[in-house]
Amino acid sequence: MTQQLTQAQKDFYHENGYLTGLPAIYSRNEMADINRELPSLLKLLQPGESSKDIREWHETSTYLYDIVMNPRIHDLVEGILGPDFFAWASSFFIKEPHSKATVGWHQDAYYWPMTPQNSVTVWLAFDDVDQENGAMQAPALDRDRFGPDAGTRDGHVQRCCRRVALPQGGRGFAAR
Ligand SMILES: O=C(O)CCC(=O)C(=O)O
Repeated sequence: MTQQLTQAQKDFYHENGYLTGLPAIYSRNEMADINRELPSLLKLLQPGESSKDIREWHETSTYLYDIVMNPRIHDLVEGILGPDFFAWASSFFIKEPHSKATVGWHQDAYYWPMTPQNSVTVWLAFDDVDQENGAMQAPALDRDRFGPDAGTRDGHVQRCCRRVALPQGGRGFAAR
């Protein structure tokens, strides 16, 4: 058993819909190895596809399977979901330099085909993430409000906003 969530971390997650400040899953050296392998994965994309099309590849790629099934991640997830859970999805948010692309406010579970909406997204930083290179932002969410614009109210961002800066190899949990 590796590190588990404290009660205070669980409470924060349930109150705010996200959690940061968790210890790194991978060391810098391990992340360097992981990043060295990433181009081989990207080469499997077909013409016209982008990294957004890498979805659920952990089912066929041992490279991604080993990351998704890392017990250090699972021990933390267990603190939110309990011992009986299933890793069914994986994807990348690769933010290219100078890209104008944005990710709209959303709450993940709205998009997942499951009832009840009892899920957690684990966000693993392949690079150091900060304000300069497109860190995710987390508004304070209404706990039970799900939808494509869950972070907004009447078009305005709710109680705004914490930028989720993470060191390489670190990760946060995004909203249910
Ligand atoms: O990295 C981002 O800006 C958004 C990430 C996200 O939406 C997610 O992990 O579900």
